[in-house]
Amino acid sequence: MTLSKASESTETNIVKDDAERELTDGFHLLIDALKLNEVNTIYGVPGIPITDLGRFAQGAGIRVISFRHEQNAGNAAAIAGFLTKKPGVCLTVSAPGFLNGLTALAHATTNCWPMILISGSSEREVVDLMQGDYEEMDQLAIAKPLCKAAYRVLHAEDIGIAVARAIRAAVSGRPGGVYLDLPAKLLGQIVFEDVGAKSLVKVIDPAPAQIPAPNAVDRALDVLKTAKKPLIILGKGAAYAQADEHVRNFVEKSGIPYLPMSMAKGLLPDTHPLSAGAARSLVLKEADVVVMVGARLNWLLSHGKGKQWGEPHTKKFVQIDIEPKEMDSNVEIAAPLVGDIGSCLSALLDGMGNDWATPPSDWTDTINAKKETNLARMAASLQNNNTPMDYHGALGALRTIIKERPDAILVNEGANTLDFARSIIDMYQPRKRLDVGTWGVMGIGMGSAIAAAIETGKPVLAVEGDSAFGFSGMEVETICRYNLPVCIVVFNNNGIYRGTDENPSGGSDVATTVFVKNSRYDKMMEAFGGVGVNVTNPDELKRAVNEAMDSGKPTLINAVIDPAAGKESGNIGSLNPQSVVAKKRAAKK
Ligand code: ADP
Ligand code: TPW
Ligand code: MG
Repeated sequence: MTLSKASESTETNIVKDDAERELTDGFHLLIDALKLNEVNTIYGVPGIPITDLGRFAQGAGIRVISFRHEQNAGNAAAIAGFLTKKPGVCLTVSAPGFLNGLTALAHATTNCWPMILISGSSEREVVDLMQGDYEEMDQLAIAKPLCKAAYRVLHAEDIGIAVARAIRAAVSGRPGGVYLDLPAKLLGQIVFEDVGAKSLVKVIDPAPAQIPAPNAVDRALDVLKTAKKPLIILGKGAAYAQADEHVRNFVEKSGIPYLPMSMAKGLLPDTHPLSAGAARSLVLKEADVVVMVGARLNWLLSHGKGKQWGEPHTKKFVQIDIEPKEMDSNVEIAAPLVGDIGSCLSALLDGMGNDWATPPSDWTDTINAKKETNLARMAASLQNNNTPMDYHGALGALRTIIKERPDAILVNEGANTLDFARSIIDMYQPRKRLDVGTWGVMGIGMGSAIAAAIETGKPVLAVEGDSAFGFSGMEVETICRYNLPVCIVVFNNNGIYRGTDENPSGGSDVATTVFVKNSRYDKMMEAFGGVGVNVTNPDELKRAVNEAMDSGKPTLINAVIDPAAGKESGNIGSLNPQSVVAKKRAAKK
């Protein structure tokens, strides 16, 4: 007999004959289920009803990282999913904690990263009658539209199957976020230990290989053979897939220039002769066949249309993606290749044989000439040692640091701080650049930095706009508490985009984009026992970062940036809606 079908099971329900049998409960079954499936880290914030769950998990040898806000714990779990190909797990309390974590779950889903948000919830009977329970909320209903799958567990014997479903849903096919709802009562439900143990499920082959259809492979090769100006675009799906050798072999054997999307940088070193990163506009405009590898034709690629793509054109697209619905999402895909990236690239490589003709040299020569011009134009500006710093001077220093420490992980968010760093800092290894992802989220910084340090054991350099940093800045305490090798550089330009805006009304409030002038973010780190440094020129910046990375001590460097150096919205100012009315009114004045 099992005890837990009756939700009010307590030890007093145990019949005499069974008194000798060992017991377990919802708390312990959940931990056993997670451990059985090699979940060895949980990111979260404690509180009713999951405080003991965190304690017990820590006691059972799971690493439980407690954050100061669930959104940061959730962002840590999301990026852990990207880095490891296993679902990152975030644990929160009910309603408010759940909602705080939900933003990150939606972010993970949008970016196709596996994550499981586990939240405690209030009692079903009370929630469903809306009788005002402690932190009452129908969390399952709210989570559903924002993630890939959402499950609720009511019986302790179902915990094993629920965890298995959650893991499989998160990592199979196109990865994404999964919500697991655990009503408080479930955790205390008692089950005989042997019955509980039998209910656990170890997920076998959670993300099975998805082999592309042979005729789809032939079609893709036929399209490729017609190309005079081919281009490969590598996206973060290719980085996620961990098919690094296949990616490299495909690029090198085909001889096709490639463009890495932001988080695909480093799949091959940015200094690779076939990298077209420094000739981006040219290759997008001119290419005749484009091979998309784990990248979507969304806003980040102007939807595959328009001026940037040299329209009107006769470009053909080959697309490799695990999600069939991605094909034709924005433009016609001449050769859809549905499958996992490793299997698809391996099939293409086989089909290419040993006498594959690399692209005509006038195409690669044109690209190389453009690259040289563009890189030469940038080179001088990267060496300036101005005080206060501009973005080029400061990033020129950080570029050298990553070149010398290619296994460090770079976390990056902001507007100008993001856009300049992306184009200036070369990456040399896969999955070393973690940033704002598909949504351009401010606030991923400290969660990403913490998870990167924990999951990889590598040093982390977080390059943060002062606004971006503020979204997760309180986690510097978390970084100090766990003594993580994280060096944060805050690009302090006194505000969002620029620190020079003025209040148009002339009133005493500062402008909406401006912060306290000359703030000292470095003092925040000192408050928790970390190292704080204030730097005003690139030489000082370089010295301070090197010291931090050598010591491995939590460090925050306040890098004073010229408040006038940035542009509105960085590179994407054109996405701001324009007010003709405001312009007309200003002209009249
Ligand atoms: P980027 O922003 O770098 O262009 P996207 O997030 O837009 O990248 O695209 C990633 C794509 O990769 C998604 O369409 C996703 O379905 C796909 N993907 C993720 N993992 C795999 C995989 N293992 N094999 C094939 N495609 C994958
Ligand atoms: C969750 C909107 C995009 S970039 C940015 C904001 C507020 C900050 C830019 O200033 P920062 O960088 O970081 O100081 P810099 O170098 O240009 O000065 N809320 C969320 N996400 C986004 N993207 C925003 C707001 C935004
Ligand atoms: Mg700023």
